[in-house]
Amino acid sequence: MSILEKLKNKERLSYEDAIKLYDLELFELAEIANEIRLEKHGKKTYFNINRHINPTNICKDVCQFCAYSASRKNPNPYTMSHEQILDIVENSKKNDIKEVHIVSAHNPDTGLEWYLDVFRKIKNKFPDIHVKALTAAEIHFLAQEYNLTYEQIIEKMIESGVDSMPGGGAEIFDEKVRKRICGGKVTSQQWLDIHKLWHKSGHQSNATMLFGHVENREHRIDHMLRLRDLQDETGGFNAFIPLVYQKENNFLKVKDFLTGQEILKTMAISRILLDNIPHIKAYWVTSTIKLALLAQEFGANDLDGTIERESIQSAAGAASKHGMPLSSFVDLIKNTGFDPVERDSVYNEVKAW
Ligand code: V47
Repeated sequence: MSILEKLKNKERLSYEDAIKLYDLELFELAEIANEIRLEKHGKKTYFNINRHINPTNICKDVCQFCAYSASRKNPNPYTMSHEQILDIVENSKKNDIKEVHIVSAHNPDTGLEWYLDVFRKIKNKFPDIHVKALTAAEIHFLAQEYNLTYEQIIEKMIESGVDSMPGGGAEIFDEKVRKRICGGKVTSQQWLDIHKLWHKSGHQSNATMLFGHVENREHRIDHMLRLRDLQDETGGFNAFIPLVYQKENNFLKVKDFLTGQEILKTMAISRILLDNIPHIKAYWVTSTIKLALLAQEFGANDLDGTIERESIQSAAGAASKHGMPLSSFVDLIKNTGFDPVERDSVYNEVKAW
C-alpha cells in the first residue's frame, strides 16, 4: 500500500514510510498536514500571554549549539536573585500574563533551594499564574548534583508549585548526533524517562526537537517516533515544538542551513506522524514570525506566545530578545485568515480574539 493510501485510511506510518514523506512535494505535504490540522483544530491558532524568564546563564554543561551559557561564548555571566525574578513577574502581571516559563542553565553554585524556592515564592504571591519550569535536562542536572532520584526532584517540583514542564533539552535523540552536539548532559533515554515519570505524576509537558544543525532527515524521524511511542504509553505531551537551529555565537560548525521548504516540510511531517500529540507549535522565535505564520498551513496550530523577553535563542541570533506585543501577535494571525485563540498553558481556551 502506498503512503498516500495509508494516510487516506488513517493508518499509522512506519519509520520507512515516514522517511519517504520527505520525497513528497512541499504542497502535497501541506495539503495532508493541513487537512489533519483542520480536522483537529479548524482555523484556530492558539497562543498564550506568557513571560519567559532565564534566571542564570552559568552552566556546568557544554552544549556545542548553545550561545547562552556563560561558560561558552557569552561574556556576561549572571544569576538573578529571587527578588529580581519576583519583580519581573510583578511587572509582567500588568500585561496580563497567565504563565511564566522558567528555564535556567545548569548552575552548580546556587544550591538546590535557589532553583526550587523561587517557584514557591511565585505561587504564594501570584497563585493564578501557571509555572512552567525545569526542563528534563535541568532535572537530570539537579538529581546528579544533589544525589537525588528523578522521582525525588519531581516530588520537590510539585511541592514547590511547578504546574507543567517545558519541552527543552530533547535536542536530537540519535545517540551519535547527541554525543557530538551535547555529550555529557541528559541522555535521550533519561530525557524520555523523566517525562514519563512527570506524566505518571499526573502532570503534562511538551517536547522539542532541535533541528537544522548536523542531523539528517532520518534522525528527525527517529526523534519524532520515539516521542510517539512514549505518548502512546502516557498521553502526557501537549505539544511538539520543532526548534530551528540558530547559528550565531556558538561552537557547532554547520555547513548548510535549512531552507524554508525543509523547515515547512519537517513541520508538516511532524503533524502527520505525531497523530497522538494534539498540538504542533511553530515557535516563531526560531522559525521567524513569517515562517511561523506560514506554518499554520503546514499543520501548526500554535504559535507559543508573547514571551516578553527571551535570552537563549536570541543569544544565538534569533530576533526574540523583546518578545512580541500582544496586538501585533493577534493582528498577524488574523491577517493570515486564522482565528487567534488565547489559551492557558494546558490548552484550555481563555479568549477568542
Ligand atoms: O532545549 C539552545 C534550544 C531550548 C539554541 O515547552 C536553541 O513550550 C535554536 O525548549 N538555536 C530551550 N535553539 C527552549 C525550549 C522551549 C522554547 C519554547 C517553548 C517551549 C515549551 C520550550 O532552546 C533548548 C535548546 O534545544 N536552543 N540553543 C540555538 N542555537
